[in-house]
Amino acid sequence: MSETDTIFGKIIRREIPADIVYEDNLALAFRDVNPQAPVHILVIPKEPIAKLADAESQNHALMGHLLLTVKRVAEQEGLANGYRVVINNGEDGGQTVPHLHLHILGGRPLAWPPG
Ligand code: D5M
Repeated sequence: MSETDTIFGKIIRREIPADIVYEDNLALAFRDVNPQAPVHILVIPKEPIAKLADAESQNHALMGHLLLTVKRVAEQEGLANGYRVVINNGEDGGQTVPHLHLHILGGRPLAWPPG
């Protein structure tokens, strides 16, 4: 499977539906289909970087943009009481979709540490 053939690539290209909450020229944010909290949103780059470990120095600005997109979407969702940002990287990190994504989890108190 090429990176652009992931389910997230299909969402970017509007080939499958998603509940999109934010979009700009570099990033897309949509609700997770299997929410683990009242608010569970994924922020992804439109560029198909497979995982955080594959990001290069040339992606410096994009990586900052993704974090600021998280902040923007969290504000949009009214998560003033706090939220968690998670990046699962690779097999041991629990990553299941090989297209970099930042989870925003909020709307309830979250336990620590994760499993
Ligand atoms: O997280 C991958 C996440 O992607 C997982 O929480 C489910 C979510 N997912 C999978 N398919 C879809 C679609 N089609 N729409 C929305 N959300 C989706 P990971 O960090 O790789 O374990």
